[in-house]
Amino acid sequence: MSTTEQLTELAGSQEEYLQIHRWMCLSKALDDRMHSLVKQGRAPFVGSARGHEGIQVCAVAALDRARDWLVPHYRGLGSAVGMGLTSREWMLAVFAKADDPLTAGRNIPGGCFGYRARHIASVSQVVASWIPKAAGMAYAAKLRQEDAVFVCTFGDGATSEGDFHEALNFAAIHKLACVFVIENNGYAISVPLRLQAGNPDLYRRAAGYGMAGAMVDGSDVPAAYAACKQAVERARRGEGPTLLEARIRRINSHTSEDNQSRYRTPEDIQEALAFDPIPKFEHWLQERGWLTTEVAERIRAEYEAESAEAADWAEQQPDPRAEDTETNVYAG
Ligand SMILES: Cc1ncc(C[n+]2csc(CCOP(=O)(O)OP(=O)(O)O)c2C)c(N)n1
Repeated sequence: MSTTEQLTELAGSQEEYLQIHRWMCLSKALDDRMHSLVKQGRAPFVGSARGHEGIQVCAVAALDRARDWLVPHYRGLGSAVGMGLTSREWMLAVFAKADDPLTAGRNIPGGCFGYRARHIASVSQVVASWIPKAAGMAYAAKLRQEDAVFVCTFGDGATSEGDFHEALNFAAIHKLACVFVIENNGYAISVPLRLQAGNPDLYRRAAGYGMAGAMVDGSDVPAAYAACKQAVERARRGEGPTLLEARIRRINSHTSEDNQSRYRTPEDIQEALAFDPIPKFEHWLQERGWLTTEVAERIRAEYEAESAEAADWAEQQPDPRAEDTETNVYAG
């Protein structure tokens, strides 16, 4: 496993790390606001990305947003923010408003979304079904001789699906410009990894497909960024796909409909907090003199206010019209 200590050379500049930090903080602020909205009965649902922010942001920070694409899983708020999604755009989706750019008000928040303008391809709620789509998009780009890279993110549970196998095999055969990122939080809802995989080193499956494989501590942002950059550069050079396993911890329940205390021990839940990538990364930035406690606090407050404002604003926007119910759902 790569760790910050083993990094002899940093993968990015001070500016890049500070941008990554900002995106992580914005993702957390939106996530926290959604939990409040659900408790207040104003929003229906949240599938939290808490604990995932480091790897999610790093995976897309390594991209060129003008030509590359993200094919994320439903828990991909941090990745979407890194692709340029704004607080107001996200909240339009949370409240399923007419102008929601992600689903036009047609899906649960974060459940299933796409946003062509931000190069985010349509996610599906059907676990792993978006992985072959990423391979298909990369194949199309190859045929068109475009040099776009496609980052596809998914959970450990998704690796048990046939779609995972078919997509990786196809991507390896055609040396596609894909980076497959497993956000391994150790659970598929309540099913722990030991009941999901005979070999817990999921990245080792890469060898079976004939592609590069790597594992990284996803709570270690500098290590995660280095691993993501390496994989993106490999894909850009035409050297084929990478399977990157990021070991992380899920801080919250699977969704707001779930209660993780029914199947996780208090120690396990408590321990997950020690792997929260945000304080860990802030400590690293502070050690380098790139961030102070005051500035970190100011960024937190700024994004808390922005998320609250975006929610209040979005709630007031028009609902979709009943007569538009079938628009973009059925062919005319
Ligand atoms: C094909 C399919 N089977 C089952 C489900 C129900 N389901 C939704 S999320 C989920 C867990 C997926 O876990 P994982 O891939 O590890 O991602 P995580 O939610 O932990 O990020 C399951 C089983 C589904 N949506 N699709």
